[in-house]
Amino acid sequence: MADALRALAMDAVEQAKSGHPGMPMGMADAATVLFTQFLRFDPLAPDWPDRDRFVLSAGHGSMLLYALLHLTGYPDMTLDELKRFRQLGSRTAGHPERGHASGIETTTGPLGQGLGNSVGMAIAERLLAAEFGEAVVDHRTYVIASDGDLMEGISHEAASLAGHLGLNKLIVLYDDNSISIDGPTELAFSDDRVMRFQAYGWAAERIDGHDHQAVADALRRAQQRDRPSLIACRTTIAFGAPTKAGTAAAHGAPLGAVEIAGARERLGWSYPPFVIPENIRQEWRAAGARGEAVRHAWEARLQSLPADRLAEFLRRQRSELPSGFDTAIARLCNDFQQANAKIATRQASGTVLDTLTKLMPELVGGSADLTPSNNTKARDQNDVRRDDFSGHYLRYGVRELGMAAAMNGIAVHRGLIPYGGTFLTFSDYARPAIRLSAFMGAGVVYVMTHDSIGLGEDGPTHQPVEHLAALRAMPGLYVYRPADAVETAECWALALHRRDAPSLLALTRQALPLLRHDADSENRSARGAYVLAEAEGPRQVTLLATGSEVSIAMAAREALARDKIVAAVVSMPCWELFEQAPQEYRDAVIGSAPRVAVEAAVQFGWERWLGPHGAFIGMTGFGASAPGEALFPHFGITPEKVAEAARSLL
Ligand SMILES: Cc1ncc(C[n+]2csc(CCOP(=O)(O)OP(=O)(O)O)c2C)c(N)n1
Repeated sequence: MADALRALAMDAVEQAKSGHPGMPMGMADAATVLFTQFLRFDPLAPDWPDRDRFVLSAGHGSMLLYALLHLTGYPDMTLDELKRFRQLGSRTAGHPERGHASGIETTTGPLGQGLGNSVGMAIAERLLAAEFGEAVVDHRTYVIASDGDLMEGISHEAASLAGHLGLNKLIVLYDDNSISIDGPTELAFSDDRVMRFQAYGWAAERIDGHDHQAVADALRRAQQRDRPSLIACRTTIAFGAPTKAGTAAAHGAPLGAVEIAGARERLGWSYPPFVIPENIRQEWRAAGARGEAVRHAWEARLQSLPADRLAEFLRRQRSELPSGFDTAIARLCNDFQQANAKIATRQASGTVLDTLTKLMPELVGGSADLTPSNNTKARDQNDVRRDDFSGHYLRYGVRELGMAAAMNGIAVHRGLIPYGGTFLTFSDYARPAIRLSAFMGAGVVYVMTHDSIGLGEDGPTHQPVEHLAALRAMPGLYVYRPADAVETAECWALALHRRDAPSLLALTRQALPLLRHDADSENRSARGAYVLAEAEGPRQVTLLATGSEVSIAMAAREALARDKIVAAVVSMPCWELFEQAPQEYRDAVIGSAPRVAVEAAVQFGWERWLGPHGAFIGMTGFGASAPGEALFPHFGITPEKVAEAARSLL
């Protein structure tokens, strides 16, 4: 059965003239044991909520996953798809892409990310088990990871967090083949991986990854433990290939016809390319069919939940917000208006969370050790602890990337909505995982506070200037920069409604005036940008701004009015939504008068809204260490400068 995986991997890579045959051939034995004896899944119900999760963190070995899905009987992973490995429009992309085929739990390829996701999946399992009971939530998360996964920094963050939380249902099969692209791993990698994971609080052991009995015994031991497990499987890359086995040559290139013929002979595999003998196919199908009865038994248990618990479980699986959500947001906006809330948007965000977490038990908050700064912990949220997963607040520690990758895992697991905070400037530390949120369409909410020089004294290392531009450049990510407490509530509502893409809220440290006094409860942020203050008369200039600079634009508008210059102010909390708005709406908002934009960040990207003749007031380099109120004038981001720029355009 393992040789069937090897043959399919060799043949598909050969046919595509591209791909990675070595890892699938090396890990075929361990994967066979996992999928035929341990992994609980049902190819006919790939989204069964209580299935075990399998993550191929070493995504370059994608053919291993595709071959497994094909042989175990996932209907959409046909032999034809394997033959079209890496071709345009196939399900069998170079690296596994969630959504391309059922059974692909998460997108992998950037090494280490899958491992990071798996920690989130294992956290989600524990949280949901604590909430709904182990009769309906009781599954494991299995991972195949490679040397590259364990070399990456993210593996330290992820494994450290998993060990700390004692995620005993997380089991990693580590492909300990001592080979990477440059050659033997000893060129660059000499830490003791087993000792390393033991030091994180994992159980870790070494076995022969080609010995099926040894793999099965190790998996059985791992299932019994009170902590996560790493099983270092000593394997030979491209096992079976006559001259390339055990060498870097087998990592990422087709083996070639001669080598493949030699491998077929060594393995005793006498069938033509892509042909699987019926008896072996039957055995694989039987392995795939193991889960059906288990799933039916689970469905019966689910149905025996009390009606309200069952409805809640199903609502969460459908990613549906609770009834009353929009009313709660409207009430929050109204409360902010009544109180004339002159507060930082991070504080407004905290208030929003105090309300929403009561209504939405699916919200799982956290911060990378900046909880008091990010205002991410709602009043009624309790910490998640190793021995108690009834809380819904994660202390991610100073692990921005680990946090973001775990949140991706929580999001794709389903049943929970993760949000997590850090300073906006450290979005860079999380960026590789934010990119995967965007790529996969994972509905994670990033709460990134201290969003400009306005943060003040911590200085330029902490003051983001290029981050908004960099984040807006990322396809599929919605970047929100609310201007006051009302917009903050609106942006939270938009972020939570959007369950198929990530959102990032850029929030201030400093207090801002309330700008939105409109009486109706329309979510004006929903179209991305809107006229906050219309010109009193034909527009002579349009002032565009986001976040904390919207109030600067409003003051500039008043200064211009004193000179009889008629200006409108447009608040642009979300460029991505504005881009999606109808052309007529955008034209009406932006207008045809000259434009001045103000944002305490670099100009990069603003050209598209400014047109060729617009002016920009913002940052041109890094910030400085001083109180925030001193920095805005120091860098010329003031109502006077905005008004001056407007006058110069007329
Ligand atoms: C973040 C990241 N950096 C680099 C790569 C390119 N890359 C793909 S596999 C690999 C290392 C291969 O070594 P290993 O993980 O041991 O896999 P094996 O050779 O055993 O298949 C590298 C550097 C990547 N996929 N992701």
